Amino acid sequence: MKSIGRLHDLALYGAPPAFSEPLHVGYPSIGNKDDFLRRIDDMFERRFFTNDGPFVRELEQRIAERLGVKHCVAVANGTLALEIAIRALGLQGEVIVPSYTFIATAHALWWQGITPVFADINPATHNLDPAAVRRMITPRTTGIIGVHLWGRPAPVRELQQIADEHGLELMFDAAHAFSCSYGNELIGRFGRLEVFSFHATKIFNSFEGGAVTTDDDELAAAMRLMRNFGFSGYDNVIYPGTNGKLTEICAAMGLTNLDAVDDIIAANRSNYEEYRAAIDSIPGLSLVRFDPDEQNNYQYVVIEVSRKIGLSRDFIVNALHRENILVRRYFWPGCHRMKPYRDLFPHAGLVLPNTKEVAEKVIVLPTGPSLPEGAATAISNILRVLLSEKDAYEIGHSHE
Ligand code: T4K
Repeated sequence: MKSIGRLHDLALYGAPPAFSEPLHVGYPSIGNKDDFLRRIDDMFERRFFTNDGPFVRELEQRIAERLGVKHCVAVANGTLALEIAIRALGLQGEVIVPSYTFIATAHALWWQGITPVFADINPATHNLDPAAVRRMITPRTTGIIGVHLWGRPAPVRELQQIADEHGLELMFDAAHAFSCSYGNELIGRFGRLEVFSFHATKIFNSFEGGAVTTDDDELAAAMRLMRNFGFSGYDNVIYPGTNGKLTEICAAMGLTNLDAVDDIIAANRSNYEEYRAAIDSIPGLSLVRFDPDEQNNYQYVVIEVSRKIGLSRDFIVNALHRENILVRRYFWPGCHRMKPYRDLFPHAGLVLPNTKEVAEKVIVLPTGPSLPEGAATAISNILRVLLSEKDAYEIGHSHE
């Protein structure tokens, strides 16, 4: 990594990139590799590779204990976990979701013939705005899916109140929220159920994987059947089902990362604090904050670029990419502006002004335990140079 002092030191001006290797937003954590390999040896010894194997059971038990929830049903990935959860709740017709989320939240509904109805977010929290949710309820609405975006809890209490008033099911997409809390209680027990992703890019990963957590015995039993084609013992199918089984090799990775997850969170927190110290003094940028009274996993370092600075968010993204800093524009442009949903609801944007505004100003920065020492400060300094010498650009040219 080289130190950047002036605009002409940037790759934008023909200098070599600031980082010789790309820095990713979702660079996976791997825990202790030797422990993982020992588990793989055990797995080969047992010749038990999938279908409710010992590693899957151990992982489910440890996650349930950690989150203080009765059941953890491990699934092959977070998207299938959402699909199974939605089916277990019997959702149909219309379900209210944010548009400002990863596309899987909407796809998990539409894939099953359920219409995702997009409600706007609160621009201060990036999470569903309860008043907007109320406005989207129709006689066809059967449920609400809140998303704990960036691990910041959705407005659980307010959404539960709406669900209770209207007889709707409430579930949460907790893909970002492993080890995060709401009201000082770990996320995993809110609504009827909550869904996690253990994708490679997540703070806690099992290569691919996911889980549904719930205190409801019947729901848990139904989801266990559904993830294995509905089989109840040999030759006996009692439920429609799919293949949502988590493999043993993925569970072995999950167990290995679970041993390390608190260290991973601590490393991410330290990166976050390093970014904060530098970014707080850059006019025009603001770092998304986490409630000091709640737990967060610091997986996502999110900044908002003020419209007033005269440089577009996308210009900044491209400039950082040239420096090998592979920031992301999550979750631009919002699900409702992605083709499948734009075709369905061409006018959805009329009721989603906050979604549009937030989606157009967010940049997610690289973090994770393998972020090189000092990289958070160096990245912030590049941002500082870009913004402070912005007058050196032709503003018209810079709006890409
Ligand atoms: N709900 C929400 C709110 C979600 O955010 C997600 C997933 C889901 C549901 C669904 O859960 P899963 O079915 O995925 O379990 C990524 C992930 O694919 C996705 O899991 C995640 N959210 C989403 C926020 O981000 P992409 O398209 O950005 O991923 P990708 O493959 O481009 O990876 C991001 C960066 O990480 C790349 O720059 C490269 C780096 N990377 C990635 C992988 C996979 C690595 O360095 N190594 C790797 O192995 O969607």
